[in-house]
Amino acid sequence: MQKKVFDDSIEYFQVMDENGAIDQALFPKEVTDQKIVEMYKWMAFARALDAKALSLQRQGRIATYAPLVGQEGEQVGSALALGQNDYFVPNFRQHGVFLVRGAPIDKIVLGWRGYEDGGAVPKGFNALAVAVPVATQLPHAAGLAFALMQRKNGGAVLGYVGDGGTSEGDFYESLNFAGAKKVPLVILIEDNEWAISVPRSEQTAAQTLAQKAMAAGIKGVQVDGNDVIGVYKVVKDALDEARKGNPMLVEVLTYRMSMHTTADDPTKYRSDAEVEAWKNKDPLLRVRKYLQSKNLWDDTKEQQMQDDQRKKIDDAVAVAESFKEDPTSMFQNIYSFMPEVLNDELEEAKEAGFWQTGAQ
Ligand SMILES: Cc1ncc(C[n+]2csc(CCOP(=O)(O)OP(=O)(O)O)c2C)c(N)n1
Ligand SMILES: [Mg+2]
Repeated sequence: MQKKVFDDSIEYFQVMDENGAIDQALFPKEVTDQKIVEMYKWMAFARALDAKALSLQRQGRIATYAPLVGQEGEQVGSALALGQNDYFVPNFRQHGVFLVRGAPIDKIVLGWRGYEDGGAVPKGFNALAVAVPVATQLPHAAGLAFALMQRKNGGAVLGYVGDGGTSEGDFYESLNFAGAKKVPLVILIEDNEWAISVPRSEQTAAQTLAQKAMAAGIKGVQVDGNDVIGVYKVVKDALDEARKGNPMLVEVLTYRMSMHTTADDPTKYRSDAEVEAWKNKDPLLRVRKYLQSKNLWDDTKEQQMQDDQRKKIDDAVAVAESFKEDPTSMFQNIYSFMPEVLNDELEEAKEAGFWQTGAQ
C-alpha cells in the first residue's frame, strides 16, 4: 500500500504593493490612515537613527554597528503588532523594534558605545537583551514563552532570527519545543537574502524558510517584508494564533541594503545591480506614495518630521556621550539578583582597584 500521509503548503501575503496599491480583502480594519502615517514616521525614524549610527561609527564614536536600512518595514510592522504583555527577543539588528517599543534612544546609543548600562534591558521593558551569537536567542524565546504560558496573562513572545540563523540547531530546537509544548511563540525570520557573504541560495535547499515549521508540526507563512502593513497583519494574526497554543513561523522577505556590519564590505561579494533592483521595493517609498495620493503627506510635513527626529536623535547622542560609567555595572546586569560568588568578585575587584587604570 502507498498513500500520502502528510501534505502542506506555504501562503505568501502582501497587503500594499510597491506602488502603494492596497489589497482590500487582506487590509486590517483597525489600520486607519492615521495609523499608516504613524507607521511611516516610525520607519523614517528608524532610518534616521540608522544613518546617524553609521556616521557615528565612522567617526569612532560608537563601536561595530549592524545597519538595518531596507528592513524598516518588517521591524516597524512587527513591533506595532505586539501587545502590551508581549515580549520580543532580538538578535543584533532590531534597533527599529527597540525604538518603536519605546526604548530610550540614549540607552540604545549607549549600548552601541559598548556600555553595560546601554546593553541592559530597562526594568519593565518587555524584551531580552541583544544576542550576537547567531540563533542562541531562540531557545530563550521559547523558554520565555513557556513561562508566559504559566502566567496566563495572555502574553506572547516574538523571537527574531536571520535567514542564516535558520541553519542553526538552536532554531530547530526552539521550533520543536514550541510545537511540542504549544507555547505562545512566533519566530520571525528576517530573510534579508544574505548572512554576511553567504547568499540565501546557498544557505539551504529548502524553497522557503517558512516550510521549516512543518517538521515541528507548526504553521509557517511568508510575507512581503517591505510591506509594513502586510507584516503588521501577518505578525498580529500569528501572535493571536500563538496565544491560542498554536506557535507560528513567519518568514519576512526583505533585503539587507547595506553592509552586514561596519566591519564588512559587501561590494566584495554582491553586485550593485542586485542592490539597485531592491531600491524599487523600498518599504518607505510605497507608503509615501500611498499617503501622497490621499493628500496625507507632503514635502513640508516630511521636512518637519525629519527636523524633529534629527533633534531627538542628536539630543539622545549628547546624553549618551556625556554618560559617566560606573564600572561596577559589569556585575549588575547579569542576574536579577546578585549571586554570592559574583558579589565576592565585585568586592575583590573593588579592593584591588581593578578598573582604576589612572593615577591612584
Ligand atoms: C554562533 C555564531 N556563529 C557565527 C557568528 C558570526 N556571525 C555573526 S552574524 C552572522 C550572519 C547572520 O546572518 P543572518 O542570520 O542571515 O542575519 P543578518 O545578519 O542577515 O541579519 C554570522 C555568521 C556568530 N555571531 N555566532
Ligand atoms: Mg540574513
